[in-house]
Amino acid sequence: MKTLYVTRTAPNPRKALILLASKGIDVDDMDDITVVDIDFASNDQMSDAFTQINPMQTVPVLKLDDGTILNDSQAVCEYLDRVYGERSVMGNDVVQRAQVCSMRRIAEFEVLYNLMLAFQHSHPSKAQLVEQVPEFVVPSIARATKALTYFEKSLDGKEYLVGEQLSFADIVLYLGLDFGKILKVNPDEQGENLARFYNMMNEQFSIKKMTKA
Ligand SMILES: N[C@@H](CCC(=O)N[C@@H](CS)C(=O)NCC(=O)O)C(=O)O
Repeated sequence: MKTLYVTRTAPNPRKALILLASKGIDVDDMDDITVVDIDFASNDQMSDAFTQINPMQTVPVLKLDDGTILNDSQAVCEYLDRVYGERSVMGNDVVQRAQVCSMRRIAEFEVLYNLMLAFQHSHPSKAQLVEQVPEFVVPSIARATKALTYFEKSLDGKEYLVGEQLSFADIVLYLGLDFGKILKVNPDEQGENLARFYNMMNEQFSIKKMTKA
């Protein structure tokens, strides 16, 4: 049995949950994966037991049957993409895979990462995690919103960032837009293509939609 450690409200573990959902797979209904919920409110990620599994104290983590630990969202998602479902969300051919990779990295490092930094430097719950520098918050948000103008143009006349189907780049961009709401970056106000894209993704993959009944 494999074990997937997640926090269902946090962007990096949500990548894995949405990737599976986009392939029609309910993570709570898999024969060979047990899900363990890590509760940030109780600081489960800092417990001795979890630190033994992932010394980085972050989620997601996938523990394979032979004990191999994958402790990064990209690694977990690459694994899940290859092992489960019919169609890869990493791209259908060599060129598409490269395009998904570049879009995904821009969404990750320019949008999601900057917003996560802004959150970590401003939210009281993260004071233990980082030495908070409040001056960091506004420029980080500005950097993220500047990158969103690139995605607004990229989505002109298109439903998805790469090709005709949902890819991992879309998942990461959606998570960046969704996370931005915590920092008062309204996904409906970053351009009409992004608003349409966000609402289409949110309809399927919002935290509420994916919460167990
Ligand atoms: N590089 C890692 C980063 C993972 C990460 O930062 N996860 C956040 C949740 S989105 C986390 O676990 N944070 C722990 C904390 O805030 O204490 C990955 O992509 O898996």
